[in-house]
Order: sequence, then structure tokens, then C-alpha cells
Amino acid sequence: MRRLANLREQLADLSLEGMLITNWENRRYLSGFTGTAGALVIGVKEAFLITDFRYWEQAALESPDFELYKGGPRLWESVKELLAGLKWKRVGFEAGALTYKDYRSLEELVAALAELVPVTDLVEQLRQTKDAQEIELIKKAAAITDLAWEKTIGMIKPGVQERELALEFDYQLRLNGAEGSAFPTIVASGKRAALPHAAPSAKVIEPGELVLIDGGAVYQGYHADMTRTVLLGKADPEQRRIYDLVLKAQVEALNNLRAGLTGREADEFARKVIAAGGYADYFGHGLGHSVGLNIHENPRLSPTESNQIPKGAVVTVEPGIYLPDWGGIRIEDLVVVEEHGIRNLTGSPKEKLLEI
Ligand SMILES: [Mn+2]
Repeated sequence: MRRLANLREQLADLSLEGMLITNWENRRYLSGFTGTAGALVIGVKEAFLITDFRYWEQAALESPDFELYKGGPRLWESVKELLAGLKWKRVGFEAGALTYKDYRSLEELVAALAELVPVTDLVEQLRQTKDAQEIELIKKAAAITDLAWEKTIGMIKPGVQERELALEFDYQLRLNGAEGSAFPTIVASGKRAALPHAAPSAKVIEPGELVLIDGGAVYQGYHADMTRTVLLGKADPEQRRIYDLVLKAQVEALNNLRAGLTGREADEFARKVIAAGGYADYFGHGLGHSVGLNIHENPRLSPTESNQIPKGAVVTVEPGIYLPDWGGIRIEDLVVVEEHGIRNLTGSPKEKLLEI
């Protein structure tokens, strides 16, 4: 299995004989195991999945490349038993995935057997480049998101509450094959659309208001993310002008994005268009983020990201303009970053401010 091989290549560089993997997404990425309890113990030749009685059958089915270690109810005790047999001297653990309390418990148990070495972002780094199978799953999540959006548009009418639209969107995601929503769906209308991460409220939507909806499907663990902003009724010239500016910024970024750019360089394509339009102070978040088994992954597309975007990253491109007491407009697509450009996975129309 390629993913396991990629991890093993890193062990020697870190002078580790093995690695303990406890982060849920990393465990799933490397082994396929979707259960909520367990750990991987990976050496240059060994690959164990430790889990308790509840998951033994599932683990054997989902993780054929791993040897199942039938653990007891106390995970750290089982890790200790396994490590006692392996006789490793230096074992890495995921520093970002253990609470201080867990670390203390584990340390106490294994201190006499091996040195625990903190490792940061090892699997996360591998996960930045999506393989063909992952891209297919994200593509499916994006397609479900498009379907849900198409259905939800039909519900936008005077008097409907933001939270009713959010529920409809979530329902349509599930109905069309999603296992859930990528994050709590955002619906913000009128002046509330000036809040980039507004929670849907009981506010009813009135004619003349912008309606911003941001959400996505989860499909086999992989996330999608999309935002569209539409208008109930007839748009006024300012609404239309700002929409067109956000769209221009997004298209500029989509046309120029490619592998090897830093997150900052990618962000700059959209930011300079919005600044030239006079709204530099009203685009207060980054252009986007990577997406995969988590909704927010690195690298980011943002003024503070100095890391490069690798070929095979899947990222959002989501500029926005937010004006207090007026509202906000954001347009977000999900794209695969390729050597010379991008492949857009989002299919929902955006070419002009949609009047409903
Ligand atoms: Mn996003």
C-alpha cells in the first residue's frame, strides 16, 4: 500500500523504529479503519491495528493490510503489551493527537520499554497530496453538494427562515448520498451576510436581500465545501457590482492557481482584484484552505502561508466582501491543484448574481 510505504520512508529520517498513530483521520488514511477507537503501530516491516472487542470484525474487513491486535478496553495498556514484544527503542507518537493526560498515562506505561518521541504533522504532510482514489471521493462529495444546492434554491422565497434553508440543504445532502454535512451549514441573509461564519437563525428572508449559503457533503470521510450567494428579488446596482467584483477576483485566482505557488502567492491573485475595486479592508479572511478527510487542512491559501501548494492538493477558492450593515458576498469552489492549473470540482452556476 502506497500510503504505508510513504510513511515508512520517513521513519529512517526521524531515526525511529516505529510510529504510534492515534489521530482519527490519520488512522483512517493509513489503514482504512473507520472505527472511533484504536491505534496503529507501524514499523519498517510491521503494521498493527490495535482496537477493542467492538471493532474486531470491522477492523479485519476494513484494514486487510494490517495485522489486527485484539486489545482490551484500555488502549494504552494494549499499546504497552504490543510494544513489549517489539523491543523498539525509539517510538514516535503524534504530538498533536494526544491530550496531556493521555500522554502521561502512556508515558508511565511504556517508559521502561521505549523512548516516546513527539512527531508533528508527519501523516498530515503526506495527506496534502491526494491520490486518485481520494480525488474521486472528493469529486463525489462535491457533486452531491451541487445537487443539494440545486434543490435548496427552490426553497428560497419571502418568509422562509435561514434555518429552514440550512435544514433543507442538509437534508438534500443526506438524501443524495452524503453521510453528513462537512460542517454546520451557514445560511446568512440580508445584513447578517456580513458575518462570514454566521450560524443560521430564525430570521426570515425578505425581498431585496442577499442570501449566502456555505456547506458541503461528506462522502466516505471526504469533505466538499461550496458557497453561493444569491438575491431574493431584483438586485440593485451596488449588489450587482460587488458580486461581479468578487467573481472577478475568484476567476483571477482560478485562472492563475497551479502547483508550486505558495499559499500567499495564490491568495494575492484574488486580493489584488478586490483591493483594486476599493474593498481591500472588507476581505478579512484567507482565499481558501485545503480539504480532505478534514474540512480545514494545510496548506492554506492566505497572506500568512509561506508553504507551497503541492500537485494533487484539493483546495477551496473563496474570496468574499463583507460590509457591516449591508451584507456580504462570497463565492467558493473546490478545485484540484495540478501542475499547470486547476480542475474545478464544483459545478453550481455562478456566472452572474442569481435573482430568485
Ligand atoms: Mn471553505
